Amino acid sequence: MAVLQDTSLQRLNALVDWLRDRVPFYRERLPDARLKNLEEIAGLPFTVKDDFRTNYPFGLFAVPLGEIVRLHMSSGTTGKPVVTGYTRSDLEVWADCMERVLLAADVKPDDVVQNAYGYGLFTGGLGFHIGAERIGCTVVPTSSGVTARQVMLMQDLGTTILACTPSYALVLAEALGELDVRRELKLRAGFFGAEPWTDGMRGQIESGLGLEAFDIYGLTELGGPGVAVECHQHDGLHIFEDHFFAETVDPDTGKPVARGKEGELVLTSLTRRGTPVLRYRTRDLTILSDGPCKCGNPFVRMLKVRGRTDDMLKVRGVNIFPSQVEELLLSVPGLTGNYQLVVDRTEQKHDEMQVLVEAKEGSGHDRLAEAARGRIKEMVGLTVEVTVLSPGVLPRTEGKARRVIDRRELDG
Ligand code: DLL
Repeated sequence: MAVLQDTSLQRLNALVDWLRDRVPFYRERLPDARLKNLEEIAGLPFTVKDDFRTNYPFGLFAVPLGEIVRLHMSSGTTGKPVVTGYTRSDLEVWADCMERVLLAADVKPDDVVQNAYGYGLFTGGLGFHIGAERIGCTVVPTSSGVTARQVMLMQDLGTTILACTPSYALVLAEALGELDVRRELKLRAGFFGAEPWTDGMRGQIESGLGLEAFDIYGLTELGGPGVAVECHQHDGLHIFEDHFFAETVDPDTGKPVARGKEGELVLTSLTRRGTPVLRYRTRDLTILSDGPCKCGNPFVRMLKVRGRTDDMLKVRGVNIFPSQVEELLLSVPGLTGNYQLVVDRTEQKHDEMQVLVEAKEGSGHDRLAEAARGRIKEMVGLTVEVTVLSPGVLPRTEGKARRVIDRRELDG
């Protein structure tokens, strides 16, 4: 849209000025000249996760701490956390974006929103909270975990909207199944994100919980959830382009990738003040699609994230993402979305992948294992060992699931 392009360009130039004036890290890197068109952004430097770590905790902040009213962080498995700061106006913008997220499912003030994202340093809990409060919903801040209580509250309070990670949604679905209470519930929509999940998983969540599932995307570096959300078409997530400028680049070369082709998502925050970020390399692989969406929303769509560049497994020369395996497992009737991939190296330096997956109650394990092994061999070209387990054997998660155990890393 031409109007949006003008706004984006204006906002981008204002952001570059803001960063050059206020953040020494950017001052050293940014040119003085203004961008004449949006394509010229490709000439500006990237920001990467390590830049947050090197400048920990406040080096990337663009305002004095006196103007920061909230901090959030992502834990990260190694090193220092990523810290992001919000001014009062940043919180307003975040609330606007999260309101928009919920409006994708026509959420109204009389909805009861059970928020099972973790509250605290993680952005999920408080992000959904401010959006739902902005609409005027009845917010139930359960935070993650304590599954039996979650189910009880869904029943007693008449929860209509659920927010949690997709892997925790499966845990809740399982609990509803065991108690046989799904039909008593009023759930109608749910927002699931913070980790990749496939359309196969969508089927399991929707039937298990009895709701319409929306994918929501965001990351701490860009302020948390509220960067993009699906509409009722469920054919990609609309990026809030008035607040975020999106590009895709080749993960190896950093060169721009054409719309419609898969690349690493690169995001620039256009309206944040506390910790704005320029050309952030998300490491998330997706396709940007600017074809018209049936819903009429002109914002560009990012297709479901396939995985992170650093989640890609290389097994005997074959590149494979956990989400690919997930899709194949869920195409075998009788298998569930509870799975784990264990990669190991034999003494002969031979890589092996074992797929552990749970079956639904009463399914023939040998037949399912054979079917899954065949699908993976056929579609990915990799011979793997598939072990089908009874329901409830694999660890359950309240937040982001750990899908891969790579023992080769442990061996060094
Ligand atoms: O996960 C923010 C969030 C909270 C998003 C609640 C959605 C809902 P981080 O902990 O910083 O922030 O992790 C960000 O999670 O770079 C992706 O790799 C992954 N991720 C987030 N949303 C999705 C999604 C939050 N919908 C990282 N699909 C991102 C796939 C996602 N991956």
